[in-house]
Amino acid sequence: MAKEALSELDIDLDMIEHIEHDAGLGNGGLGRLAACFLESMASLGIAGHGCGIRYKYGLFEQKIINGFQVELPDNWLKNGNVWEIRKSDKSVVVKFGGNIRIQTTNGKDEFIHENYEPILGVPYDMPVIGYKNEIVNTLRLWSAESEKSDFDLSSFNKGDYQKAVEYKNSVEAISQILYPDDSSYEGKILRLKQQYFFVSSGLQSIVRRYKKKNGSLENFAEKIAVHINDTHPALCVPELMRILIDEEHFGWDEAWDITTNTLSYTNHTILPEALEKWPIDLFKSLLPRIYMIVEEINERFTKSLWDKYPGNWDLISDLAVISNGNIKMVNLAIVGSKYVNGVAKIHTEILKNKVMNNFYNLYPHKFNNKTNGVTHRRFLLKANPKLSNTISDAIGTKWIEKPTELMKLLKFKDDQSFREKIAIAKRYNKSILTKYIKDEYNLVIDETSIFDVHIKRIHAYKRQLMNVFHIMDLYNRLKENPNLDITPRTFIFAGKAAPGYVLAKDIIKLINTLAFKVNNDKLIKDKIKIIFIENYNVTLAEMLIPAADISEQISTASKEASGTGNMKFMMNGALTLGTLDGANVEIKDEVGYENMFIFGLKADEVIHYYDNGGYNAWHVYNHDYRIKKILNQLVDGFFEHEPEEFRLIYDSLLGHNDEFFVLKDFSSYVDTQSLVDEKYRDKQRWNKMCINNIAHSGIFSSDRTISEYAKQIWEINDKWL
Ligand code: 8GP
Repeated sequence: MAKEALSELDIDLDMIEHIEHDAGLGNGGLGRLAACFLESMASLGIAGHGCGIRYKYGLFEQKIINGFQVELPDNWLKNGNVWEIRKSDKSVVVKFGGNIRIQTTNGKDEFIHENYEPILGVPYDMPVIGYKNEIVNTLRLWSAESEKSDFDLSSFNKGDYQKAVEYKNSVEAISQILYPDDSSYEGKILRLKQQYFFVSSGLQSIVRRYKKKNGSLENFAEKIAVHINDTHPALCVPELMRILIDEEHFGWDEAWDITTNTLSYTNHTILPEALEKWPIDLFKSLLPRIYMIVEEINERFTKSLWDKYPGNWDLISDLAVISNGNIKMVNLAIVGSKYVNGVAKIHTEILKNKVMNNFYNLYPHKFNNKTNGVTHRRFLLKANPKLSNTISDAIGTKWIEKPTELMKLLKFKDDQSFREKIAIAKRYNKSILTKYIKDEYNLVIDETSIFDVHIKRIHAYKRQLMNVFHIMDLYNRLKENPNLDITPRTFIFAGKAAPGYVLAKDIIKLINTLAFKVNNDKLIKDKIKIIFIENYNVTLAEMLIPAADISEQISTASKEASGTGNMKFMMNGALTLGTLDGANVEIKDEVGYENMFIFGLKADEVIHYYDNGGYNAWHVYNHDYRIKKILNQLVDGFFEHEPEEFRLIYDSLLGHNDEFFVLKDFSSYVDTQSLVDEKYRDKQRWNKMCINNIAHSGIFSSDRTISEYAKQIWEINDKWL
């Protein structure tokens, strides 16, 4: 309808869509998962709302200049945001700093927060629209503002004008910028301020609305579920306690009962460098009342541990919320939550049996798994209209609301004409990408080649390096024998590196340097091409994923909690080339080994090496001539200029014993890549594999994930129905 109305005005809706900026309010999988969850909640008719920060600058824009990543600010609000509504009347005050005065009246302690710095949290609401069901939920993003208006600032004391402006800037800094690292902990005070700011704003608004609707907080925990999405909002635990005790005058036990029946926590990574902890001194001076509550939680908790495990100091200190001068946010989240979950089967098992084993022994009933999912309505229906129409022509449109209906496609897996239609859709999507690459990068790629796609954040554990080494090996072989019979391939990379992550930035530079060399080498007869597409974001993903033949999911087993790109590719008929890590395991359970390409060390083998040693990267270097050649090429002037440019990469593998087993898995990766090459030659069989993948992808819709959260964690049946 909108399309028709606009066309009468000579306006093309698609063009408007292209002008609109992505809201880059997250770093990678964790943030995108939340967006998929919001879409599914609205489409399933669940009253679920998102809460976050309205960053003025989202994730940086990436430019590639001379092969290097350069970061530019993402000023996404520059031309306004038509989807948001500012709700100043719903603002809240968040208190930082100051001191707590305890006043005892009638034997009851009251905690008075004095001399604090008040920050105004102003909500901006964005609609989250369900699919054809007339349901609109809300994503509420909080913006930090000074309590004083611009007018007050400039007039209350002329002499202090500059100070006043500085003050205003320091307040607004809270919602100024998204920290751009997706996998390590940022110990900056501004980050803690951001966390408390949005947690406090969100909870205050939830409690206020509940009271307005119900008159009191009666049945709060039965009607409300608050989800702690990774540890960043773990302050929900003490903040809800603060609101209940200080503002609503509940006693500790009652408040604790409500809190621990309202909150649940999802863990999204086992990388130790991502587990947040805050030094007591810093925490205490920024959040004095919250610190008192955390201390009390810790005291009560460790006392109960002492009763259970008398004398076991190591265990108690591991489980304690506060130890060695730090507040451990994971521990706080687990202690204060009703349920704790991981995001794929293998990840949850690792949490239970290793990372959180002591907590699992203490609270086995809290732990459960919720395998991630993605919204098929964005990543299939919208992103890939050609394939969606082919699917709907075959099985009708029910799959849009009930994605497991995609199974009906299995009926057609041996149907020649359907296989051809699937192949036509893929070719069409590949031609769109081919044109984009020609237009944007002036690179001609072979539309009929295998599109081998590796797109995600750049990180050592995701092993973009292993992909690069395979290409280098292929190139070395082609140089030796230009007539080598290989299926032409286009290697496509995209992804951002955290600005401070030097190794990841070097990997980007290596990809681009290799691309320049290979793409311009006439001798290899255009059999391989490499392209790094800059500024990976959701809009680009929507073009790249439908065009992929191979989905690279090659993380070191045990490290990728789930992955969600793997699911998006599968839905679009790309075949997974991956390790048995994260949700790849469940993809394998769905489609079987015969419909994907699995290789490499298993998670238990990796963990065994970490625990017991026994891996020696030099050994691989000395025994695999391909590896020796590739690694030497990194530092011997093979890339002509700057022979030392890739020394850090070389050292990470040989000097630091290859933490992510790139060299160890290389050989099995190369063998599996050869298998891909061979299998692609039999188009009929390949298309059948694609159909198998699409048909089995329904279970990876976030509709399934959200239904599980709703029933088993938020207990929505009891609460809402
Ligand atoms: C990511 C995981 O790395 C990814 O495997 C998973 O699919 C995704 O979350 C959604 O569950 N985790 C993070 O991005 C993450 O944990 N980030 C915080 C450490 C900052």
